[in-house]
Parts: sequence; C-alpha cells; structure tokens
Amino acid sequence: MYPIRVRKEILDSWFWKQRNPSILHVLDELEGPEVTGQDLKSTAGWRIAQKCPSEIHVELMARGMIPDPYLGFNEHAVQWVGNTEWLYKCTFTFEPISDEGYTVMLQFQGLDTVCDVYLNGDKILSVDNMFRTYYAEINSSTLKHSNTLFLHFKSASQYAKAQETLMGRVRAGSTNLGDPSRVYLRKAQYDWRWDWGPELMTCGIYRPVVLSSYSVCIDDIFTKASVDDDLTCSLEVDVSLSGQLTGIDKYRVVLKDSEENVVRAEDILTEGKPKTSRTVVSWNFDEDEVRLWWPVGYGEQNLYTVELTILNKDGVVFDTKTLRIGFRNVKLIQEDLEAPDQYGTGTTFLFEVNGVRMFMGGSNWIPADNFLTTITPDRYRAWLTLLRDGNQNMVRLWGGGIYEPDVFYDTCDELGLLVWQDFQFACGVYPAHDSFIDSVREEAEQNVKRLRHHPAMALFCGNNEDYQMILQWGDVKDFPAIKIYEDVLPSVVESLTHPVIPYHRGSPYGGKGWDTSDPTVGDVHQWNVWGGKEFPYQDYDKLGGRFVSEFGMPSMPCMKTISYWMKDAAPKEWHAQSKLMAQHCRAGSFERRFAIAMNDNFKVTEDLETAVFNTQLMQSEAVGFAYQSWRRNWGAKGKQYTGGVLVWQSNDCWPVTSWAIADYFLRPKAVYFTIMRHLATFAVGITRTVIKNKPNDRPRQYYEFGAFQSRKAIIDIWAVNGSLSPRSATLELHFVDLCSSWNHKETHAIVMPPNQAIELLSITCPEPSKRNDAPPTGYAEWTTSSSVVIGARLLDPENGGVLARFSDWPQPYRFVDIVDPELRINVQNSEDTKTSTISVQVKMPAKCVVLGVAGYDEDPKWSDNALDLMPGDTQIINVHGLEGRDIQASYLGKEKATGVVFQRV
Ligand code: BMA
Repeated sequence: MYPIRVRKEILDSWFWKQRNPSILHVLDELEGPEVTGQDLKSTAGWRIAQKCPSEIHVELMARGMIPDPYLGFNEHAVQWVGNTEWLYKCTFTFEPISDEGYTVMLQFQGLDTVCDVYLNGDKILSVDNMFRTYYAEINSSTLKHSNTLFLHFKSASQYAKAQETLMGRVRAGSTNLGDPSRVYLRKAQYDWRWDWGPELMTCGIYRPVVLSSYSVCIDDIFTKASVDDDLTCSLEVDVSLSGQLTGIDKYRVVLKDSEENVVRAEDILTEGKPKTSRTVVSWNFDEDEVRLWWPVGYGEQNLYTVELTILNKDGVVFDTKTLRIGFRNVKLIQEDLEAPDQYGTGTTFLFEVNGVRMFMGGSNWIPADNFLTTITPDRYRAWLTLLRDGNQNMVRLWGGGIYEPDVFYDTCDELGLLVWQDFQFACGVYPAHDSFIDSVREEAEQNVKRLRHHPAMALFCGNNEDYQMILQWGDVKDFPAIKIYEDVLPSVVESLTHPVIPYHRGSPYGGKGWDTSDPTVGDVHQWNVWGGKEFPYQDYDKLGGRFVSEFGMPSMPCMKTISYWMKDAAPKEWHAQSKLMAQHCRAGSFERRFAIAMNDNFKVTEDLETAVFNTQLMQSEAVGFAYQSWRRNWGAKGKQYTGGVLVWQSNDCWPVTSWAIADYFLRPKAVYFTIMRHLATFAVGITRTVIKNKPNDRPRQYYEFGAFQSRKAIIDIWAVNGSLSPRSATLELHFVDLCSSWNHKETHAIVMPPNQAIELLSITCPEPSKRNDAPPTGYAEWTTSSSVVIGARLLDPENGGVLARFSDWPQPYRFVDIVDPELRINVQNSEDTKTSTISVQVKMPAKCVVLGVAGYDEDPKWSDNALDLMPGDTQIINVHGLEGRDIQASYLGKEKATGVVFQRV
C-alpha cells in the first residue's frame, strides 16, 4: 500500500564551526573535535547550535565569542564574521516508509546564502539565493538509518566582490548604503549596511530544513477566490502533484469557515486518470454562503480554509494540504482625474477593494532585526498589531529586505492590513545575465505562489527606487534589469495569480520617461524635505502626489532605547552630537539635515533628553502635517488626488536614530500617535497662513519677528469622513491666547459626505483684544494671533462625544512663549491594576504631552499619547500594564521627564 506523506523538520542536533582554511578538503572538517567548554579564543571545534534555524552571529553571541553588535561600537568588532567561511553539520535518522517506490526530498526553506550542501559525503546542492527554497531529491538507497548533512557557507561579501570583478562595478545607492557589489548576490541587501542599519553579513540556515518521504505529494494548491463586481464569490482550486499518481482515486476539497463549519465539500474522482495538474473544483457561491474579507475599518476579516486531500480507493490519505484564504477583489485604479489640482490633472493611483475606493494610510516595513532567526511569531504579531492599532491599513515591504515568513502575511490577513510587496531589489543597477534571470524567475515564482492566497496581498512591485536612482544619476548607460521589472516579474505575477494581483514596475514609478518625481502619475517618494532640496516641512502640502509611498523625518529613540546602546558609556557620550550617538545614526548628512529642521523650529539645546524630545516632536509635527495635508486631497470620485500615504519607516532592525515611527524595542515615538489620529475614521485639520507685510521665503505658517511684520493669519479648516455614510457633526473652535486670559469659542453645524475630505471654513484668526506685552513702538500693526493656539473638535451633535480633535499652534515653536499648562493627571486603576483609565486636563494649552513611566520594566501600552491638550477638553486614555507605577509627563517647555541630568562633560 502507498503510504501517507511523512514530513519532518530536521531539528536534530546541529553543530557549527569556523572553516579551517588549512584543511584542504572541506569534508575532512567533518570529523573534527567537538568543543563543549567555553574556549572563547578558538572557533576551531564543532559546537552544538542553540537551535535550528540558526545564524552564525547569533551562535557566536550566545557563546560570548563576539560582543553584541547592537551595543556601543561593537558592530566594527564583528566584521570578520562576514569574511569567514562557516560550516554546519547534523546527523538525522531516516525510516523507510514503504517497500514500494517512493520519493525522498530534502527541502531547504532558507539558506543564507552561498552554500554547498553535502549528504553523507556527496554534494547535493550548490546554492546562492537566500530568497529561494531549494529541493534535493534523494535516492532512498543512499540513505542509512543515520545520515549526515554538512553545509559549507562561503563568505557572501567575498562572493559578491568576485562577481563584481567578473562583471564590472555598477552604481548602487549612495556612500551610506552598502557596497555596490551587493547587486550581484540574491541576499538581503540591507545586510551590506543601509542608512538606518548596521553592516552585518549574516550567514546560516535561517529557515527550516524539511525531510519528506512520499509516494504522492501535493506540490501546490492554487486557490482562485474571486469576487465579481456585483460581489458574487466563486472559488476554483487547482492542484499540482508529483510522485506516483496511479493509485490516486479521488481528490477531496473542503471549504470551512473560521469556526470550522463546512461551507462546501466535494469528492472528485480521478476515474483512473490522475494528472499532475488539474482544476479540482469550480464553485459559485450563493449570496451569503461566504462572506467577504475587508481591510481594517471597512468590515470583518472573514477567513476560510481550503483543505485538499488525495486519497486512494480505500480512503487512505496520500497527502493533504490546507491554505487559509479570503474572498476579496483588489484593484489598482489608475484613471484620469476630472479636474486639475495644484499639480495638474494626470491619473489616480488608488486601491479599490470589493468595489470600495479606500484611502491607504500606512508605513514602510524593513526587516525587524538583522538576525532574522531571532524574530519570533509573537514579535511579528506585536509589530503588526501596533500598526493596525495606529489606524494603518497598508504596509509596504520594502525591496532591500526579505520576503517575510508566512506568519507575517497570516497576521496581516487577520488584522486586515493590506500588503504592498516589493520584489527584493533596491537602489541599484542590477544585472540581467541568464543565470541571474533564471534564479530571479525561480525566486519570484516561488514567492508569488507562496503569497498569492493571502487576501491581504494588494500589490507586487518590481523594485525600490531603481528607476529613480538611474534617472537621478543621469550617467548610467545600461539598465539591464529592465528585463526583470518589465518582463520577468510582471509575467510571473500575471500567470500565477488569479484574480491577478496588481503589479507596479517600481516604487516610485510614473510620469513620462519615467519621471519618478511626477506628482500627477504613479507613486512618488518625497525626499525633498529630509534630503534633496531640504524644503521646510511646512511645505509638505505642496509636495504631494497621487500616492506618496515614501517620505519621512527621523528622530532619536527614547532615552531607554538610547541607554541600551550607551551601556557603560562615559558621561561625555550622553550628548546628541557624541561619537556613540553618531554610531547609531546612519542617515546621510544627518548632522546638517537635523540642524536645518531643528534650528528652523526649536531652541538649540545642550541636553540630550531635551534633544530627544525635540527631535521626536519635530518628526511628529512634520510627518503629521504631511499625513493631514495629503489625506485632505482625497476628494469625491474624480477628485481622489492622493490615494495613499506610507511613511518611511514602520520599524527598526536595531537600536538607532532613524525615520522609524516606533523603535527596535517597539516603543512608539510621538509621531506614531500623531499618525494614528490623522488616520482615524474622522479627522479634522487646520492650516494657518500668516500674512506678512512684505514677500519673503519663510514658511507660510511662520510668524515673523525679523525684517518683516506679520499682519494677520488666515486659518483653513477641513475634515475627513473615512466612513461610508454621511455624518453630521458640530465643529467647535476654541482660540486660546498663551499671553493673556483671552479666549474665544464658536461652533458650526456641518455635514461630512462619506469617504472623502471636505473643506469647512476659511477665516481670519480672531485676535486677543488686549495683550499683556503690547508690541514695542513701531510694531503697532503686529498681529496678536502669534500667541493664539487654535483647537478644533468635531462633536457628535447627539451626545457631544468627541469624534476628532486637532490643535494648531503658532509657529515656529522656538518663538512660542510657553506657559505652565497646569497639567493634571488622574489615574483610575482597575482592581487588578492591569488596566487603568487616565484623564488628562490642562488650564492652558499644552503641546505634545508624552506620558511614560520610569525604569526599565515593560512599558505600559497607551491607547493614545503625545497629546495636544486644550483647556476644557479632558482627554481619556486607557493604559494597559501600568501596574501602579507613577506616570511621568514631558511636553514642549518641560521636555525632561526623568529629572535625571545627562550632562556633557
Ligand atoms: C528610501 C528607501 C531607503 C532609504 C530611505 C531613507 O529611499 O527606499 O532606501 O533607507 O529612503 O533614506
């Protein structure tokens, strides 16, 4: 009788060692001594691995043989690891499953990267693509009860350099990204160093090794879950098999909902003609038989499982496979706009899911660690939940990282986060010789097949910034990889997905002659505030596009995270411009760029904690202004000028100063909460345009106190209704003077049409009738609105509940005379002190009130934070895990929460 497929992950004891180049034949290393003690100086012997999957740096760290490269300057002390060859070995047992013919297959789901694999002394694979799964079919007669796998990893950096010598040096990125030879090797490009990450050339078995024995194997199931324009659903299931098909009697397909209820089940007889590939079922569903999957905010994330089983005539199972799917229809709509906006007309770039056009708000994901084997499923879930809780509905997986493991996409399906997946090419002139194309095609096919059933999958994208960089450099004659982006990848996506998942050539891409900065077509990466032309961030509203898939502002992480890399550092390093702070900041020209953005807006400070607060506030203000300005462009159909905004970047891969909105330890920065508020279902926004007595080149939002006089300010107020029904509300405006007791309140009844932004008011900012500090002689016409904070709230007309709030402060902040807000925080703990309700109120306006706790115990989770507070508007925050600890607060004007002084010596 043919047996059921046996599949086991090889978790038996793995050993590792450094290759000894004086031993000529690598296989002679196999019998070397095992080292059990802590001989820290020698890497000669075999040491038992902590676990498998395994990476060499992680093993070396666990043994104390290298220091933690995330601390201090240690990155530089571990560079030798990437220039070294490494060996792994493992002995595994094998049990024959039948007397009759069957196949034995070894599957390597992720080898990083250049590796020869030997089984019982014979070379079975020679591989060089980290993004592919490699298969080795084993002749079962060569297997014994006990078998040895032996893996020889070569140095990836040296391999890439050798390829470069053969094929020529190309342009790739800038000096603060890794060595250009990286383009020749299919290995995560950020390993070579990026402008937010260290240079750590990882090496090892980073994903499982699986041994399978079978007579028949389901190689693949292709689930074509379709949703028509009238929202009727259907499912076609294709299967591909390998092995000995003759004994197959039937295919059984079962569709279940998430509660395990069977929706449909069918046995399909082969009638003696089993085929290696065929469609097994084609089901059309009645209304309500299955429910749609929706992105977060638009409905439930209904998921189903498709279970396919292959049986013989006695009902014995050969193989079975289950995939979780969802019914949804996703389209990328690029159609003519009805009327021009500030950029012209052009075409939309927006996503439509199940017939609903949706504004995308999200962020750009990089790998969450340089050591991929250390990212647990729980950490993936925590990260993605953080994004979802931050009102994000899309995450873009950037092209210089990896195709993430299944758990990432499974979690996105569950949370309703749409996925924009770049193919793994970033910022370089990639080659296109035959063997490279073959490997890339295989990589693309495998990953598209692995990801296509996820309802969260919204877009495949050819690369990150390869078109843009070539355009910018202007001197690159040859762009061979165009074959990859315009031929290989689109045809893989087109032929292997159904309904076809949209494909976009590159990010950014659009415009004539691939003018990747054309704001009227395709997507744009807006790097002209941080970088490029270094415009003030107050100009973001003029720097949008049809879809802004990247833009960002960096900030320092919080003091707790800085303390991690500062471990044992001398007091003099606790300064924003110290050597250790520079070691943990990789952004090009960060000194000059920070200086511009910070000096424009904030008072210069010597104190590190104050500088941390100020950079986070700067990032929060800049990015927040961009989100709100660009969401304001989401108009009615025909006027959906901006279809989405994805900030650079969601996360960090080590503790660092970067564009991340939450740091390596998942500690959200102020900007995280600001984005959350701007992406809420209902949002309200204000811009202030200060009218000056003479034209000048300062930001429109600035009050002038130099050669010009500010006469008055015009305020524009708008709102966004992200729900699919119209909504009535009361717009309440509260003007509060920071210099006197003057204040003014007014309300307006409004109606917000569904799924769009609406302009509400354009008025002159009222001015305090009397100020304590009358302008000096000659300044009689000086506007007094320069000390007025404007609070706007959208209130539910029925019950007065707050639907949205925003406050606009006079700018620049360095000129604002802050007054003590008389902050009052009231904590009500639940009985077990796990959850607490906090009410926060002020007597005078407060900017960016950051609540926190002292010490290094686990951070509490705040439902909101980095609050702008107005008098008379108590804000309620839910906190999880406060556990009785005291709350500390910092805000503009009192930037130090801890009271601890880190002084420059
Ligand atoms: C974008 C990204 C990354 C980079 C980031 C910040 O262009 O695609 O390459 O890390 O900018 O410079």
